[in-house]
Amino acid sequence: MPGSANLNIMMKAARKAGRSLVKDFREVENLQVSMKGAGDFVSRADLAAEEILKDELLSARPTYGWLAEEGGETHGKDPTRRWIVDPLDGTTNFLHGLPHWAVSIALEHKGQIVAGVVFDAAKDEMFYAEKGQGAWMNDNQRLRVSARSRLIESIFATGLPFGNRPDLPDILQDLGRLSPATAGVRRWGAAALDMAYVAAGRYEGYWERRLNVWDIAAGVIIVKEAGGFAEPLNPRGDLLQDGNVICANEPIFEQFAKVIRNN
Ligand code: 2AM
Ligand code: CA
Repeated sequence: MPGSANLNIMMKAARKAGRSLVKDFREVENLQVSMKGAGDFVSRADLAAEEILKDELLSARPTYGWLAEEGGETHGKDPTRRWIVDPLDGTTNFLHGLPHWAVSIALEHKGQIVAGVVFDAAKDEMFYAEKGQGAWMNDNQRLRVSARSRLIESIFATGLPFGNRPDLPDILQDLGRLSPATAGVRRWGAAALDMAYVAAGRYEGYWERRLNVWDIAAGVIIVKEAGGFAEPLNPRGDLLQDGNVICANEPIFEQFAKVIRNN
């Protein structure tokens, strides 16, 4: 797809940050002996990737605002546009040498996401979408959500709470209702890639609670442009602010959402 100038800027920035992360990822394994060493190293890799992205995106578009996981928010001269960036989604995977993490970049205009890029640098898969232009992978592969319409033939992904976060009972109840009705539930640990995979039809749906706007901003437009639905768990909430997301292909969405929303 011939993307806009902004989309090209986003993909170039994602590739550059991705190259830096891949180099650091190769080092991580050597550092596993020292847990603290590995943790500090990954924090530095994360920050270095964010610096690359900030440099690329704000040099190309100096008037845009900036919101990112590590560096917080800055307002631009143009109050209508901002970059929403997660330099390393799936940090825990990265730290453990699991090749499942991504760079996520979204462009917001007047409160709406208008473009999104999710780059899985370890597998060299670039997922991207622009409003009204469809969703794509790598050079020219059009993304479509899957056509499966039966829960029992469908697989879903979610995120399980880590540490002692309070939402474990909710997710266990979800799993108790959903698992018996489906072909299985997966837990991969990188929200941006979970959404990209729904867009690619690799699984039928995904839900997770307590996410941040930078985890999902790019994924949401990729899912929608691939023909899928993405909504907040609370149907009256605002998807990006709510942070509790449910997305799926069109034929399965209602059945899936009914089970998750328990109504
Ligand atoms: P992150 O890697 O950018 O932090 C997985 O369930 C999602 O939760 C990921 O997108 C991940 O984004 C986020 N997350 C935040 N803190 C996490 C943690 N300590 N462990 C696992 N995932 C975390
Ligand atoms: Ca994230």
